[in-house]
Amino acid sequence: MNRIWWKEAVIYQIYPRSFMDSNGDGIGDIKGITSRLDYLKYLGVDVLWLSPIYKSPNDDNGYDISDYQAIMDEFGTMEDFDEMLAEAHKRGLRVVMDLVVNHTSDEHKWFMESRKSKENEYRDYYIWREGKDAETPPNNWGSCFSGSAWQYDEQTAMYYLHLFSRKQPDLNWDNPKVRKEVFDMMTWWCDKGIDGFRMDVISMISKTEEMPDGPVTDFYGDYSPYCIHGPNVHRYLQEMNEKVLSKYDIMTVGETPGVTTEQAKQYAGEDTRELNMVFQFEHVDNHGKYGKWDDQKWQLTKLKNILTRWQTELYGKAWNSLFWDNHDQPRAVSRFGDDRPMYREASAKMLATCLHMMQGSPYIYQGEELGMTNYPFQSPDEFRDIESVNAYKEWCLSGEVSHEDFWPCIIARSRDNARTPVQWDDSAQAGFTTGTPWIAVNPNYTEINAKAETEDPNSVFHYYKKLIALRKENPIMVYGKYEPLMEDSEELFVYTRTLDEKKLLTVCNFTDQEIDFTIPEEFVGKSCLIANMENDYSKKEITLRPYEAFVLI
Ligand code: TEU
Ligand code: CA
Repeated sequence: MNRIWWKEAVIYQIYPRSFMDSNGDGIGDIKGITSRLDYLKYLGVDVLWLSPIYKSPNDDNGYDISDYQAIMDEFGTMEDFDEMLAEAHKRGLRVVMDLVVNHTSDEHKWFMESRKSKENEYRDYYIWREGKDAETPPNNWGSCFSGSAWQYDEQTAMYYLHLFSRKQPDLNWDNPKVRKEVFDMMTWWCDKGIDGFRMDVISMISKTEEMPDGPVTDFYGDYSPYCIHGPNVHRYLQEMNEKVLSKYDIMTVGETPGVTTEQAKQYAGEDTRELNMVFQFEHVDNHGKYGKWDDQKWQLTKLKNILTRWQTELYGKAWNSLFWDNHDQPRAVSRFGDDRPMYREASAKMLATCLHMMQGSPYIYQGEELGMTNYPFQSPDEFRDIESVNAYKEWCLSGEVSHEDFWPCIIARSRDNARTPVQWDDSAQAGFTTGTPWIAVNPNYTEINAKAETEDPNSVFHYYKKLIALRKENPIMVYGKYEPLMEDSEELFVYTRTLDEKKLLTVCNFTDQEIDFTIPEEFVGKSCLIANMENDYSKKEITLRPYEAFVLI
């Protein structure tokens, strides 16, 4: 067992815009983060991952960067950042930056130059093509945020590629100058003392040269066969590793939409010299008739099947990252648990148990440790996210589907669910700001907030705190081998972990029903490591209450 810090770490994701506002302008900022470091230290996490804080016109809340070496005006200054980094380090907290280099903002100086003329020295920093004819883009690929993935640019009468918004032109990674710029910029941040990178859509940086039409899935062609895990992606990551990553003691996690376990073994293999781990999305991609917009829950056997496959196939070969939600996903408790008041706390704790006992580095998305829920959207005017705003237009305002049919689906999956402000206390605006927040606070903040939960030893917060502490004392949680039990059960998620002579059993009831359970022989009489309810686990036959979860060792 080769101990590695980022395998043992618990990572906490901060979405700065919604974390804590220090100056009353309604927008979270870096000083706000600094002011809450003690809270994060108290929770016990090891690493903070910050969603982008760089200069940006905020078409996609900072995922459209106009200067990689400057801080977004609304978030503060580089001095504020340096102070935050120093304060975090003082507390033993590491800081991981979001690295968004599949694309830049169209307001980045490289792109402003690039679009000027075909001869410009930055022209090949981006992906320019002639249209099929005057009105038709080079191919049928659709942008992730609706519409074509190509934008016509009058100045040179050519199209540029943008897999996301038209204000996020894709960089041309085949150009060695682009790679050098990116690697130099990464080195600059590493030299500043940051502790790692979360790499945005890093599986999409390499595109096939020919750029053929893609399969038509809904309104537009799908680019994924030609842009995901493209021909040179591993070569570029190995180059990045050699030139930058290998020189520092940092952690890296690749956001890799469309990744399979086979590919993950290459991206995050123990000896492939690319990344430490990847985010896979299979367990959050239960798409329905309107693509990602869907309000159905997973069938438990399917969910287990996916997670078990990742657990077993990566074992000893590559490292997993574990998450139920992030800034692009609905709230975990609303999606995988049960956010009705009588079940919210129990199901939030159950989900935490299920995730933190698996193998991999667990990620906690801000507010998840409080059991924050989805937002009760009443009208499309409440959306702030470009993806939800555009999707509502594309699907509903176009007349393709009725509001009635589409509404439950979009509010179940809107990224804005995760982006409402962190609920700090029960004062106005949940203590997030003294001004008007950029996005509405969830009205349930009077009950669900950090102040109430830190004071209540039985809260979701204290349960997370306990899970995080247990990880420090039980290497089996990090290094133990996973084995599923009761794979056909539609009610219970049950698995064991084994390390040397030690063995641990995790049992999670994913339903709002009472379920009878027989403790496997080898665990009868073992002690309870953690449980979200009181029960007599020394008995062989027990009845689990709704969303009950426990771990025996
Ligand atoms: O997300 C990329 C991604 O593949 C998706 O999860 C996507 O955002 C979306 O949810 C599609 O339905 C990353 C960032 O996490 C996201 O916030 C950015 O908007 C996107 O890249 C572009 O930078
Ligand atoms: Ca602010």
